[in-house]
Amino acid sequence: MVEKLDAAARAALARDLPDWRMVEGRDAIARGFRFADFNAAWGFMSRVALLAEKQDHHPEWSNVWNRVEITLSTHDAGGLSARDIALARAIDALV
Ligand code: H2B
Repeated sequence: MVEKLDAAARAALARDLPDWRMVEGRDAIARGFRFADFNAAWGFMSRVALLAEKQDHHPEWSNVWNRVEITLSTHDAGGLSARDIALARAIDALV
């Protein structure tokens, strides 16, 4: 069982992942990305997919042409866990 984030880790979220926001009504974080065109957006998604498989932790996401919206939450924990933070950091490092 994966543990949910503790209070200290939650307090550090805004500082550690300033480009991510809390999702209203659920224990999840989200970030929107915009690229030059669909090709660039899809390339980014391919890189995130490889990261997700490596970390065995997968995003909820959508794509509309040059935009990608990613939501992270740990289904096995019923909310945010350290796995979401690790994946968000790795995604941030790609852009
Ligand atoms: N991704 C996300 N976002 N949450 C999970 O709880 C999760 C996952 N669990 N990817 C993993 C896969 C689990 O189901 C497998 C069996 O390790």
